[in-house]
Amino acid sequence: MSLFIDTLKGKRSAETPIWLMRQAGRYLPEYRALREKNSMLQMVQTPELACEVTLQPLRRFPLDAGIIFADILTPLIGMGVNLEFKKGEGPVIDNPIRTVADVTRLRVPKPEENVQYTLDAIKLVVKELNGKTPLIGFSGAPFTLSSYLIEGQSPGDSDLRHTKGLMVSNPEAWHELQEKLVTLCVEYLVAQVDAGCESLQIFDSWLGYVGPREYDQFVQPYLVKIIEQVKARVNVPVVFFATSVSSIFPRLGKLPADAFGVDWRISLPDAAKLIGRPVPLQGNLDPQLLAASWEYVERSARAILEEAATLPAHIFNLGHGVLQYTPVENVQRLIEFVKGHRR
Ligand code: 1CP
Repeated sequence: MSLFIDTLKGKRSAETPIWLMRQAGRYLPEYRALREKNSMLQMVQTPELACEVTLQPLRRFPLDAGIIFADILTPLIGMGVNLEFKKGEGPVIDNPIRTVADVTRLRVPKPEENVQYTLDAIKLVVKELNGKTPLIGFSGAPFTLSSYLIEGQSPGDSDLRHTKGLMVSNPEAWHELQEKLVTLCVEYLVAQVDAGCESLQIFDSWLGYVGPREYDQFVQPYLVKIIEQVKARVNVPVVFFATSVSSIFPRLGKLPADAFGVDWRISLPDAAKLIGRPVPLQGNLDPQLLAASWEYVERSARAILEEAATLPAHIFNLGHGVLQYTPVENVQRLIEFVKGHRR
């Protein structure tokens, strides 16, 4: 057992566990050095490289969990879409899903045929960690994965125009797509646990664009399915994370997740009230502050830890991923500060 897993199971302890979303990434010089010689996809698809990048932040900092280096979008490649990570542009899919026929054409490959490289990377990492630190597996949620499949680029660039268009004008295609993604995600998450991950996180990064009625009709049923099906097959805690979703927290609180990630737009006690049941919360320092000023980070981290004292359990994290221009020193000091705190 570990502090991180115990806390996710709701156990209170004097220490607060900490890990950071995107803790592996471009703010680390050793990541940039590998990235200079390899594309993002090469790094994810070469188990030795993915293992190395996963371990980089764990060698530097006393983090309480690792997260396997992959991307929410890599499992989509095997469905038959052309995914590329373009310099400066982020992910691009040049054959986006726009019609019923496009949805019907999508394959739902087994994880062993599709993402064996990630499963192999997990096995390498778990062997290296040797029980010292738990590893987190993850997947995107169907809504967010759909938004990339349908927009073909970062969904925010088009305000999810095509995604919402397909959802409401072609609900049958939408529901067929969600069913396919549920199967893909469940199999992928279970396979990551079978390979050695001790907890799972579901990322629904673009959910904040959806209103409550559309959430109820087009999103919620599939989130419930994924979490229920995963929990019926593997016994690990499942964390649900989305951003800009405070206004639908009362709805999200009803999901059968074990814990919730919280972004910086709401305080942890307010989030807990809206979520409405005593679950562990993970978060919620603004990553932009971490990049800005250590003095302010220290004040903010102390305030977050004080606010978290009212929660049943708390895992310290950022409200979203580490930004690439974040000073490594600020990350180091934040982790030391949280590790030195007693509640
Ligand atoms: O150029 C580079 O070096 C790649 C930058 C990068 C990295 C480091 C991308 C491209 N993906 C990743 C890894 C990654 N992505 C991880 C690894 C583990 C870790 O956290 O250390 C994880 C968990 C993700 C998840 C992910 N990818 C999400 C969900 C979380 C979030 O940030 O909201 C999303 C939305 C993506 C899509 C994606 N992949 C990469 C980028 C730049 C983006 C976002 C693009 C956009 O704005 O739409």
